[in-house]
Amino acid sequence: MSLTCQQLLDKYPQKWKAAISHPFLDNCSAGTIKPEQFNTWLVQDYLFVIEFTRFLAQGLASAPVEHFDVLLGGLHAIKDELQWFQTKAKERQLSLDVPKQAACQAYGEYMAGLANAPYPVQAVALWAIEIAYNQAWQLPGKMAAPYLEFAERWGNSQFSEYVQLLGKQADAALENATPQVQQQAEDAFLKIAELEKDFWQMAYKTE
Ligand code: MP5
Repeated sequence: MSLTCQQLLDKYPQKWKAAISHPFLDNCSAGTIKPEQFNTWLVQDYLFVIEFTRFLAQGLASAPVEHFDVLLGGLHAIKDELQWFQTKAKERQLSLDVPKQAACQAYGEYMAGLANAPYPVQAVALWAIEIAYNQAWQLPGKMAAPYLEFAERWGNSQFSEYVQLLGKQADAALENATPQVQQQAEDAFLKIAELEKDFWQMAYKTE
């Protein structure tokens, strides 16, 4: 039997928990996050999403045609998301023209490197990146304003359905994958768990 996305979540509960739970999210939920911490995350996540857009486009280029519909839906949504980040930054008078912090840089480089990976690895990585935010923003429970809007962006039911479809596509891709490629997909999942954990922590450091 081939590897599935659900098996990855079940096999590494601790590592996954560290990817999707962090004081940053709890402090947003309690309304006690420091504005500079939240703003650091916001600006760096915008820079992340730029690199993620490229990653998604590369994934589309590697995907079988029956996966296009879901991936094109994702690319369409990214257009709105990039504009939304720009609006949020403007509201908070934040410059988006800043250097990437180390955790953001590392994440971007990792995604760029996946362009050369077999499609099943890219499909699992895409699912892992999206389910990480889908779960992370829902876990602390209902968030206080102004963070509610952020929690709803990644926690809403439409986004959850998109994540489920990505999981199905990744599972389908894994079905035809060699054991070596399945191992690469598992490694990508673990690497993304690590990169997500570091990304939350980044908000607490000033570089
Ligand atoms: C996502 C994100 C979700 N925005 N930032 C990180 C660090 N991980 C995952 O991606 P998207 O494109 O916002 O749905």
